[in-house]
Amino acid sequence: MTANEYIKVRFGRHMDQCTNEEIYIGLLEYVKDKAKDREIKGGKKKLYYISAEFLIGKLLSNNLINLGLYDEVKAELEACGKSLAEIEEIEVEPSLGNGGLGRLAACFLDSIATLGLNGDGVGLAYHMGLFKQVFENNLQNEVPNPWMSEHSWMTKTDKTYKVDFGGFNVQSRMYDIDVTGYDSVSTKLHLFDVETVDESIIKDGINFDKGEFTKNLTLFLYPDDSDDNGRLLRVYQQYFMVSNAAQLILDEAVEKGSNLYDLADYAVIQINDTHPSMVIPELIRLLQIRGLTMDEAIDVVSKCTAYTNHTILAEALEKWPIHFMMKAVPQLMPIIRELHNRIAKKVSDPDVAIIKDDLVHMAHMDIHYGISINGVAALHTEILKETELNKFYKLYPEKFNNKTNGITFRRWLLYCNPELAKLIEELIGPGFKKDATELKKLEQFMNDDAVVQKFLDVKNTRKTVLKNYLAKTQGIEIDDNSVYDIQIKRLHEYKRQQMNALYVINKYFEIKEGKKPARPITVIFGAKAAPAYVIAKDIIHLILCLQEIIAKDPEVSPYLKVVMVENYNVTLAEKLIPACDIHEQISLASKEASGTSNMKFMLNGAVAIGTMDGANVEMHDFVGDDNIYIFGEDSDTVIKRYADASYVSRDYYEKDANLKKCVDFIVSDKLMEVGQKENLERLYNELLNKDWFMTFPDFKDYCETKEKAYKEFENRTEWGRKMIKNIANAGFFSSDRTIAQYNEDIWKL
Ligand code: NTF
Repeated sequence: MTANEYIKVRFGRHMDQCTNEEIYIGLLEYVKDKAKDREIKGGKKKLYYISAEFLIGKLLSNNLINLGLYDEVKAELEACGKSLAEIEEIEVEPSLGNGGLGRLAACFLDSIATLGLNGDGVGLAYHMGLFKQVFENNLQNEVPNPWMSEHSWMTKTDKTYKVDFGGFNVQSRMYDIDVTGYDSVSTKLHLFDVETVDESIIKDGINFDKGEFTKNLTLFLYPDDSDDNGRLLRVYQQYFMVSNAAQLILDEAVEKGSNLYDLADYAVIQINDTHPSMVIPELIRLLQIRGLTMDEAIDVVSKCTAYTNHTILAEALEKWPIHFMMKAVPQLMPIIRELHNRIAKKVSDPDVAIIKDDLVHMAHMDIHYGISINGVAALHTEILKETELNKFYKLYPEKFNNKTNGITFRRWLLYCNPELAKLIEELIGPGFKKDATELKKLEQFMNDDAVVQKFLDVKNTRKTVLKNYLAKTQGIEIDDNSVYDIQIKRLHEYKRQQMNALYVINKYFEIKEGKKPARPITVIFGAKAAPAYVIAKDIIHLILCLQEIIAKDPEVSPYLKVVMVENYNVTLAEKLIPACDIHEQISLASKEASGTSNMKFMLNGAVAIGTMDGANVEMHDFVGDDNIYIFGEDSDTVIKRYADASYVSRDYYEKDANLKKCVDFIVSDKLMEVGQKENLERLYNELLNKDWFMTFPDFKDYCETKEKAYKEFENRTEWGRKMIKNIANAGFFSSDRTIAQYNEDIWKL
C-alpha cells in the first residue's frame, strides 16, 4: 500500500483533500505500520542501552529514509501540491536530551538497527523534556518544552512494573518508539513513565514542587539539583529508570529460556555515563528475590554490564551521599555495601573504594563490577588510563578500551544535506550509504577544479537555505555571501564559547580601527546553559549583548554579525551544519571527551578550527595540517598546568594589551547600555581571577589562526579542496563503525 492509499483508507479522502495535519498523522501511522513489519525476530542475546538521554530529533523523514520510502512519499506529496518540508513542520521535536551524550545514544540506536543487531534503548519519557530556551532582555529564560501529543511516535504498551522507593511506590508504564534501521530491521526505544505525573504542578517557568515525587518523577530531564529535594528527585529518576530496565531485562531473558544463572547469554547492558549505574545493585537485588544467593547474583551481574565514560570533569562523575540513598532506595544500600566490602577486602586504597566519605561513587561500582570501561575518543581513553582512572587501569587493564564516537550518516548527510549526498553519489556511486569508508574515493577529485566548484556550489545552496530558514523561523537576517563561522554545543566554560566571544570583540575593535575583513563574517552560536549554571548564563548574556551592539553599529555591522540562535536543538543543527564554512571546536585540550558536532561538520564539508582535544586529534590525523586549523596548548601542557597549579590568568591579562582591551570591553559603558551590570561584572571577574579553563593562554594563537583561516577561505578553489578532503575522510566517524566495534569487543551479540 502506498502512503496515498493508506491515507485514503484512514481519512476516506485522497491526500489532496486532507489538511497537512491529517497527512502528518496518516504518514506517522503508515510509517509505524511499516516499521512493525521489520521488527527484529529471534536473537538469544540482546543489548540494552540504558541512557538518561535520547536526543532523537524529529522522526518522520528519518524513518522514511530508513524504510526506503522517502523519495516515493515526497513525490506523492508533490503530485498533490504538498511539500514534505511543510508536513514536517507539524512534528514537534522530542526534547529528551541535553547534548552530545544524548545525541550519541540516538545515533547509536540508528546504527544498531542498521547493522541488524538485537538491541534496544531504555530511558524515560520526560513530559517537558529538558527545557525550551527563550531569550528576553539578552538573557536566557527557561520554559517547559512539551512534545508529547495524541498522535505520537510513542506507542503505549501493556507492560507495567511496580517500582519501590523508600516509603512509597509507583506503577510504571512502558512506551515504545520504533527505531528503523537503514534498509534493515527495526528495534525499539523503550521509554518508561508513571501515570501519576501531574503537569499542572509546574508554575512560573520550569519551577515545580520538588517534594511531590509521584507527581514530578518524569516531568523534566535533569531537574534543578541545587537543593536536597532536587538531588533526591534525580536519584528517584535514576532508580525508576534502572528498576524498570532490570525488570524488563529479567522478564525477557526468562521468556527466552534463561534460568537466570545464564543471564549473560541473554543480556548485555551498556551503562551510558553513570546515570544508570544503579542497574547493577538493582539486578543483584531482583536476582536474589528470584532465588539466587548474593554470591551467585553478584557473579551473574558482573558478566552483564559495561560502562561508558563521557567526561573527565569531576563534577560530572556522580557521587550520591549515603543518606540520600538510604532515603530514596534503602533496599539497594545493603547490596552496595556488600559490593564495597568485597573490593575493600582486596584493595585497601580508598581512591578506588565504592563508598568513601559517606558517598557512593557510581563510576567505581561500574568499573569494579562490569566487563568493560570505554572512553569515547583515543585521547580521552588515554587520559582515563594514564590520569583520571589510572588506579583502576592498573587493577583491570584488560577492561579498558576505546570506542571513538560516531554519527549516523543517514540523518547527518542523506537527510540534512540531500544536495551533497546527490553530488557524492554522482561521483562515486551509492556504496557510501552503507559503507561510509567509500567516501575516501572522493579524494581522486580533489584536483579536478570543475568538481571542486560543484562542492562549493552545494555549500552556497545550503548557505542560502539557512539564511531563509533563520529569517523565517527566528526573524534573523544573515548575508549568505559572508563566511559562516559556527559554534553549536552545550554552553560550558570548558567548551570556551567565551573565547569565541572575546574574538568577536577583537574583530569589532579591528573594524572600528579601519581594518576591515576581506569578506563579512557571520559568527553563529547555538547553546543552552544549564538553568543553575550562573557563569554559563552570563556567557550567553555577553554573546546576546554583542549581537545587539554590533547589529546597531553601522560602522561594524556590514562586516561582522553575531547570531545566537534561540533554543538550539537537533532540528536547527540539521540546518546549521550543512551551511557551515568554519566550525569551532575550541575546548581546552584534555577536557572535551570527544565531541560529535565536529564529525557532523566534517562530513558536510566544513573546516574545523580546533584544539588538539577529543576526536579533533583523530580528525587531524586523517586530514593533515593543511585541512584543519589547529591551535592552542596541548593536553599534556594543560594537565601539567593544573597539576602544579601554576596558572594565573591576570598575568596574561596584564602582559597582553590586546587581550586586556577585549576583556575590559565586557564591563565597558558600551556593553552596559544593553546588558546587566551584575552579569557582565561577574563574568569579567571570573575571567580575571580564575579563568579555570585557560582561555587567556590560547587567545593570541586562536586569533591568529582564525585570521589565517579567513584568509585562506578567500582562495575558493583551494578551500573547496579542503572541503573535499574533510568529507572524504569522514567515513571513520560513522556510528556504524563505532557500533560494530562495541559489538565485536564488548557486546558480542
Ligand atoms: C559528552 N559528555 C562529552 O562532553 C562530549 O565530548 C562527547 O562527545 C559526548 O559526551 C558523547 O560521548 C557528557 O555529556 C557528560 F554528561 F558526560 F558530561
